[in-house]
Amino acid sequence: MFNQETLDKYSPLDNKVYQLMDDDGIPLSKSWKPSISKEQIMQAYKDLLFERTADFMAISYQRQGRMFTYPPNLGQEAIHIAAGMVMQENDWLVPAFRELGAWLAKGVSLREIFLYFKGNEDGSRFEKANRVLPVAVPIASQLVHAVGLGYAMNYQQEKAAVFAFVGDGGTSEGDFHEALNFAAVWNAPVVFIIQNNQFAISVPLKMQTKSINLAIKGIAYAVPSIVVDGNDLFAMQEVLAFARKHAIEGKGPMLIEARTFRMGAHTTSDDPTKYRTKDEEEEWALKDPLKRIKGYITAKKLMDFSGEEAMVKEFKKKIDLEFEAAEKHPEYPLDDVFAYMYQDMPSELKRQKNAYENYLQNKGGDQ
Ligand SMILES: Cc1ncc(C[n+]2csc(CCOP(=O)(O)OP(=O)(O)O)c2C)c(N)n1
Ligand SMILES: [Mg+2]
Repeated sequence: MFNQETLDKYSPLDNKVYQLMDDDGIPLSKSWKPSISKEQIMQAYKDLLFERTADFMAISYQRQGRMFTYPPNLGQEAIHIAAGMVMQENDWLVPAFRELGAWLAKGVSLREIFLYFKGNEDGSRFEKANRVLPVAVPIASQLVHAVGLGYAMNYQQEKAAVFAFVGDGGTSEGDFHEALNFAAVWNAPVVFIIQNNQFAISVPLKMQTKSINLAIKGIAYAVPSIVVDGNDLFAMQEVLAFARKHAIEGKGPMLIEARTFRMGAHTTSDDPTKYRTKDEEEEWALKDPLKRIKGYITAKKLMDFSGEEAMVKEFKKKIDLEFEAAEKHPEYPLDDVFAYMYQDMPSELKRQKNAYENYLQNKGGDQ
C-alpha cells in the first residue's frame, strides 16, 4: 500500500509512474493486495459504468439539440471514481469541469449537471452536495480558491481536505503556480490533481511544456508530488487516500499528476480527428480504465458480467429521468444574469441586456 516510505523514496525527477495493475487488470506484484474491500471494488466498477453511461447519454442529448455543450469524460473515469471513494462529507471538491464521477460521488445530481450544460445557473446551486464549488470557467483559477479554502480550514482547525482538479493545459497558467506556492507556504490541506489527458483542446502536451512530467513542477514549491497511472483505479485510490491522510494530519498539500487520455472530443464542439492520430487513440484504448477493472474482477472471479446489459438499461432510465427533470426546470430569468453586480446598471451592461432581449425576441422568445 502507498505509504510515507513510498513517498519518501519517490522522486518525480526519475519520471516513474505509480501503477499497480497492467493493461489487463493483472496486479504487477504478487504480494500486493487491494486496500479496499471486494464490495468497494464492485461498487467502483458500477460507479465507473454509470459515469460512462451518463457521459454517452449527455453527448447524445447535446447532439439532439437539447443541451448547449458538454465535455466528455470518456477514459478518465477511474480518477473520478477513486476521488469519489476517498473524499469525505466534510472535504471540499473544487472541480475543473471534466470530473463527472467525482461530482456524483459528492452528491451533485445529474439534473443539476445537465442544467449547467443547458446554460442554467441553477445547475451550480447544489441542493444536496456538501462543499462543492461550481465550475470556474477561467482555466486554473479554481486552484487559487482551493488554497483559500485550505487556509480557512487550517484557521478553523478543521480536519478535512480540499480536492482540487486541473487539466494539463491548466498547469501553464500563473494561477497553478501561485496556488502551489501558497498552498505550501500556508501548509494548506489541498490535494491537487492534474488530469493529464495529453491535450488542452488541440494543443498536445509537448507544446505545453518542456518538463519531463508535470509532477516535477511541485518540487520547486516544496509540494510532495507524484505521477500516477490515472487509468489504474487502485493506484489512484491508494495515492489519493494517502494524500488525504497527509493533508488532514497537518503535513500540507500534495500534487498528483494522473496520467490519462481524453478518449473523446474536448467538448461537443470539437473534432479530435483534426489533430491526433488513430494510432495514439488505439494505444490508449488498451489502457481503458473500465476494461482494466473488469480484467481484475474477472481474474479474481469476484463476479461475472452477465447482468451488465440489464444494469446499463436501468442506468439509462434513471439518466433519462434526470434529463427530463432538467428540461422541466424553469428558465433562468434574464434579469438575474445582469442585475446583481451593480446597484445602478452601467450603460455597457444595459446595452448587452438590450442586445440579448432583441436576440430572444427575434427568435420568438425561444431560448
Ligand atoms: C484562462 C482561460 N483560457 C482559455 C480558456 C478556453 N479553454 C477552455 S478549456 C481549455 C483547455 C483546457 O485544457 P486542460 O487544462 O488540459 O483541460 P482538459 O480540457 O484537457 O480537461 C481552454 C484553453 C479558458 N476557459 N480559460
Ligand atoms: Mg488536458
